[in-house]
This record gives sequence, C-alpha cells and structure tokens, in this order.
Amino acid sequence: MIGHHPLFYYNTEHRRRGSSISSSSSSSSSSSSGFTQCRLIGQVNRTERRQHQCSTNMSLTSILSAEDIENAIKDCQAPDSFCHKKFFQLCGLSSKTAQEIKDVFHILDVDNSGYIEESELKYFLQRFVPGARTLTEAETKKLVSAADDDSDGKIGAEEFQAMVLS
Ligand SMILES: [Ca+2]
Ligand SMILES: [Ca+2]
Repeated sequence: MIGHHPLFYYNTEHRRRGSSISSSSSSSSSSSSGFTQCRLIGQVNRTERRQHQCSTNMSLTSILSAEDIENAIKDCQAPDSFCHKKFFQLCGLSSKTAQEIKDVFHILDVDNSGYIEESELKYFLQRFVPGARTLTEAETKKLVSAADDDSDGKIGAEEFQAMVLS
C-alpha cells in the first residue's frame, strides 16, 4: 500500500542520492546537507500533492485563485452584507470563460440536480472556503431572485452564467 504513495518514492530516491553524496563528501558537512535535502523533499512533495489535486478533482481553487477567493469572502463577512456582483468580481469569476463558469456551477450544484437550489445557496460561501459563514435567509432569497429568470425558485446553468456576467 505504502509502495504506491508518491512520498515513498521521493523518500527512497532522496535517501539513495543522499547516501552517495555523503559518502563522497567530508563527514563534517554531511549533517547540514542532510538537513537541506529534508527541506527539498518537503517542497517536492507539496508541489506533487497540488498537481495531483488539480488533475483529479475539479475544485474552485483550480479555477479561481485562493487569494481572490479569500478577498471576496472577507468582503462579505458581516451577515447580510453579501452582494453577488461584488463577490463574483472580487473572486475573479466574472472574468472567467463560459466553460469555467459552467464548471463552477456544477461544483455549487452539490447534489447534481442540474440546479442550484436555495438549500445549496445557504452554504454558497462554504463551497469557496469551508470556514466561511452561511448566507442568511434574506441573502439566499435575494441571490435566487437575482438569477431566477424563469421563476422556478432555483438557478439553472444558463441563469447562473447570466447572473455572473451581468
Ligand atoms: Ca442542486
Ligand atoms: Ca430558474
């Protein structure tokens, strides 16, 4: 099981290289080069994990920058201060392609019903940052009505795109 883990390969690879380096260098410098290698291994593993996540799971942070998301969340921290236009601009979504906006729609449609319902909108901010607050009932209703052109009480993919780009 552990043999399939990327950490395992990196660690054995570096250990192999590490031993050949320390055998050819003086004993006084081997401890400090070992320390540098440990730091390098950590960096390689972090990069590896990030690439792995991007390629296998579609997530909001693979479409939007984490920094932009953080700014957008911070801006509406106070209850009832959520403004969808400002939020979509701050998090960078309004300047994304139609396909990327569609991808975000599917991430927000947690139950894959093809619509974003009020029950999903309540946890809208938490889809961006897990520790964010829930939207208030007033904010949820306002958000639905801002997008709901056909008045079925939920947001479809095209309605979502029109709202983001409005
Ligand atoms: Ca849904
Ligand atoms: Ca609708």
